[in-house]
Parts: sequence; structure tokens; C-alpha cells
Amino acid sequence: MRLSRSFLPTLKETPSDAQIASHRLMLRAGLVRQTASGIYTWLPAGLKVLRNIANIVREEQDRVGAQEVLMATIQSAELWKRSGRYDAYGPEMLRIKDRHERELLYGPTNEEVITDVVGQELKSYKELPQILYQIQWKFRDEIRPRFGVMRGREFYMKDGYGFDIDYKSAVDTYRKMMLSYLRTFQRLGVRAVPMVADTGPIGGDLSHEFLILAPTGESGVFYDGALDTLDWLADPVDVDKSEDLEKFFKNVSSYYAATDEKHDEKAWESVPAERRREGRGIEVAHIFYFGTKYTKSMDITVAGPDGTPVHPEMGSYGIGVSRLVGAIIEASHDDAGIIWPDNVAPFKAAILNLKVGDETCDTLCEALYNKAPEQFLYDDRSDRAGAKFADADLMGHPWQIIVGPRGAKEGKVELKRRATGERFELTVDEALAKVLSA
Ligand code: P5A
Repeated sequence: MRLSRSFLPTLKETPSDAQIASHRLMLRAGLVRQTASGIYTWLPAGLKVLRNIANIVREEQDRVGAQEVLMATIQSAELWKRSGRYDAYGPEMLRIKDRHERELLYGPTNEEVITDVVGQELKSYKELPQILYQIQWKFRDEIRPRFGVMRGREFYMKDGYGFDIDYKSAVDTYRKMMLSYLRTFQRLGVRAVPMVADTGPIGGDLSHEFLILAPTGESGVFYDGALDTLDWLADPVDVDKSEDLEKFFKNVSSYYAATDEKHDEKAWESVPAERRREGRGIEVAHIFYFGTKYTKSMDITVAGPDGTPVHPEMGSYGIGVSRLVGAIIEASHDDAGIIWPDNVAPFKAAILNLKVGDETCDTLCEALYNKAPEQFLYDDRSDRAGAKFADADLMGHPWQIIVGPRGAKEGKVELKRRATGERFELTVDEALAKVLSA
């Protein structure tokens, strides 16, 4: 993309209503704009980030055998009356009436819809297990929307739902999802620690939240410092092998980690004192096992091995895709701006033409840009160099390819790594190879 023609409205001033760094930086880097309280428009660079995250989530869901669907955002109240959650859910649910006075709602989550759809089709235990997921907008009329997209009212979530014939199989599905999530966060370039969590209005008795540790996080957390360096994915896991999943899960669960609602003082005391960490975290994902809660209340059964009807066991699996944009920035920024992890960045590199109008600079930049125009943001504005450096640092591109008249004459550019500040003087081809292979 050419910066001169793109819609990337950066701000020099710090927006006064934004309380935390990620919110300020999302506004300043031109990623989003608020259109109503807790409701945002995603601008071109922000949308690229949102899509990059969603695509990684999607690939890692597919990899463990989950299948993508797309449910409507609007749901019928009748379904929620069947599960018994319509009244229980409270004022967070946006309730709507259509022209025929029929009660609808904007989905805050989709357990009812998916249970109804799947329940109508499944006949036999032989068709289980099934894991279905979608990446779709949700609405929750949060009492206190804040921190930008981090606690929005309309937000983008990956929500997955597992259906199994018995407890043992449902636990395998739960562990598969946990594995998929840890792989997802590793690829996103952030560390999110799974912690024992409360189940809230989703229900159930087995639940983990995944938290990115950050002082601005909304959840209080207690965890064993051994988790700071534990590599959960060190051993290969065959997701079709129950023993592999069990071994993986045991390894993850063998260290204390709990959100404040589930904190257990007695278990905490068995963690060596020098390893006890108390802090705050941002909940970027939450997984639940709730058994037959919905299949029972909505009267869904399949024929079991001996022909008798069985209520399938369920779990649901959420990742806050739009929240992750803010959370990743919260975990990865400095005073100058965002530091995007490579896989998430809207552009791999910015090309900074320090002397627009100089024929050598222009020719070299154009040639570079045309190698991969969708991966580069070409700063072709006739601004001063200082403004270009500041904008590139603010927007957080992993690399900056800096092209000045002196180097350009010799076919050389300066390559800067945003995360470390390292600088390399390279030929155009060397710089290209380094950026595109990262
Ligand atoms: C799991 C999938 C559920 O809704 N049902 C379907 C289950 N879980 S959850 O914990 O309530 O939400 C899942 C994740 O969504 C993100 N999230 C939000 N993101 C931005 N703004 C919000 N207001 C918001 N509420 C929830 C969180 O990342 C959460 O872990």
C-alpha cells in the first residue's frame, strides 16, 4: 500500500479519553475509530490485523479437526427460553423485537443455536465427536465498556462447540482445544497462560481462562513462576491419541495457576514461596466443559451403542479475537508505539523514502515496493524524515527499510528491526530476503 493514497489516519496527540496504552495506540496508529460506546469501525490497517489473527485461529482450529460454520448474529428468543437462559442472562443481552413483535436478540454467545442445529441432524453416537466453530461478531451490553476493543459491546469472537458421546470423549475434546489454543497463541507471538477459572453464565464445572499477563489486565491472577518459562508444546501431541492428550494436559495442570475467583489458599501454600506470583492478566480466551446442560434442557439425544437415547456431552471454546488486538499491543509496545509480532502485523515492513523526488531514491523504492506491494507500506509522502520515522515506529511494522540518497546511489538501504532497534546496512536484495523470510 502507498501511504500517500491510503486511509491510515495517525494521530500525533494522545487521545484524552483512552486510559491504557493499547487503546491510545490503536487510535493513534489509525487502527480503529469509535462509532458508539463500545462499538468500533475497523480501519484498513486494523482490519488486516484482525484478519491475520482470525486466520491463525482458523488454521489451528482446523488442524485439530474442528469445522468452521457461520451462524447468524441475530437469534430467536424462543431458543433461549428452551434452554432456560433467556431470563437468566440479564441486561447484557440486547433484546430486539421485529415488525411482527417477535422476540429476537443479538447473539452474545451461541450454545443454544448450535445445540439446536446439531441436535436436529445427529442421530447416532457413531456421528460423534463433532467440533464446530465460527468466527463471528457478538454483542454484550456491558455495563462498563472500556479500554477500547478490549471490553467492547460489539466484539469479534471465535466460538467453538464440542459434542461427544460420553465424559471421557468430551475431556479429550477439551484437551484438544487447550492444545489448539496454546499453538494459536504461540503463533500470535504472545504468551497466554491457562488458568483454572470460574464458569459464570456459560455454566459447567471444568473451565480454563487463558491470560496474557499485564498490569492493566482486568483479572487478578495467582500462578507458579515455573510457568513463566514452561514450554507447553515441547512434546509432540497426536490429537487422535487420548494418552497423548492426557500427558499434555497433566503437564499443563501440574503447576498452580488460577484466576482470583478460583484461587485456593491451601493449594497456593504448596507452591514454593519464591515461585509464587501474584499479578494481573487479560483474559483472551475461555474454555468450558458443561456436560449435558444444554442437550438436556433442549431435549437433544442421539442413539447410544445399545440403542438407548443419550444426551451428548458438550463444551464451548471461546477466543476474543478483537480483544486480542488490544491485548497483543498491551504486551508488545514501547514509548514510540506498537511493536507488532511478525505474524500479526498489518504490513511486514515500511519502506521509508527519505527523499521523495530524488530519482535514485524513487526508482529504488518503487522497485522494492513492486516486489510485494501487499506486504509493504510504502511511505512515499514528501514529509520530513523525522515524521516518517515517528509514524513507522508508531504503527509498529516489524521492519523498516530506510532509503536515503547516499545509500541508494550504491544500491544500499538501512534495515531496522522495530522490536530490538538493530540496524543493518544491506543491499536491496539482502534486505528483501531478510524481510520476506521472517
Ligand atoms: C465460549 C465460546 C463464551 O462466551 N461461549 C462460546 C463461551 N465465553 S466467554 O468467556 O464469555 O467469552 C469468550 C471470550 O470472548 C472475549 N470477550 C470479549 N472481548 C471483547 N469485549 C467483550 N465485552 C468481551 N467479552 C468476552 C474474551 O476474550 C473471552 O475470553
